[in-house]
This record gives sequence, C-alpha cells and structure tokens, in this order.
Amino acid sequence: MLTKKMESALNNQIEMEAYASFLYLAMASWCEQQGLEGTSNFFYRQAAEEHDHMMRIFKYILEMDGKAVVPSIDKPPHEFESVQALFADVYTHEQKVTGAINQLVELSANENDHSTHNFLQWYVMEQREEEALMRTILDKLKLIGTGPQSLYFIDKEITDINSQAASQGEEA
Ligand code: OFO
Repeated sequence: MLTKKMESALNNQIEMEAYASFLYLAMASWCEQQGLEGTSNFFYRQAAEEHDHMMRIFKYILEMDGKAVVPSIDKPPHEFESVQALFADVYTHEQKVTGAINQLVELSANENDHSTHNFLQWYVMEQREEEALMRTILDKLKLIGTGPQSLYFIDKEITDINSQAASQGEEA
C-alpha cells in the first residue's frame, strides 16, 4: 500500500520518464533529418528505454494497489543547434532525472516505505549508468572536434556505442 504522497510522487516520475521518451524521440527525428543514422538509432533505443522506465513505475503503482495516471506531456524541442549541443542537453536532462530519483528515494525512506525504497534502487543504478554513458559520449565528441568530417566520425562512434549498449541490454 502506497501513501498518497508516495503515489503522487511516483506519478510525477511517470510524467518525467514519458517526457524523456518523447524528448529522445524528437532528438532521433532531428538526427535522422541531418543524415546521422547511427545517432538517430541511438535515440530511438533511448526513447524505447525511457518508455520502459515509465511502464515499470506504472505497473508498480498498480501492483501496490495505487492509481497509475497517464500523464499529458509537454511538447519537447524539435530543433537543436548541433549534435554537441544536443548531447549536452541530454546530459543535463539525465542529471535532472537523477535528482528526481534521489528525491523519491528520500521520500520513500521518510515514509518508511521499504518496498518502494527497494523498487527505486534499480533506477538509482540505471541513472548512474546513463550519466556515465552520456559523459563518455561527450568526451568522445570533444576528442573528435568540429572539423569537416567530424559528423561522419561522430555518427560512426555513436553507432558503435549503440550496438554495445544494445547487446548489454540483451544480456541483462
Ligand atoms: Fe529514465 O532513465 Fe534516464 O531519464
């Protein structure tokens, strides 16, 4: 059984995960228009992952006899200055999500809700991995720079990172 406070906070997180899914879908669309096929595939996969994160919370609330609410979602941006700016936005967004997860963990401890506290540990780990992944990508983008063929190399690099992440996902 969830307290009303916990139920409402988890529903807010559903909205945040759904927004992340739409944001990454918008990024996939932009990348595909720029001819960055590997990078767009990376974002299609990220969008699907965020949808899964949303659904895990949705199902959990129902399992705990609570009410899971389907959120309305703000329209994400569809224009990005550059692929570098786009990944900087992703990193900032993931840090924001990590902050929200930490607050949920804190709330579950304050509410003495061990089940939700335990459920949220998966998200703590996931955020740590996602932040590390985005930092790795940002470091690679810095190394590649902005020379004439940089977009080609960036797309190639992200294609490799995406297949690694996809195979790790299959193993998990
Ligand atoms: Fe939902 O994992 Fe990031 O945002």
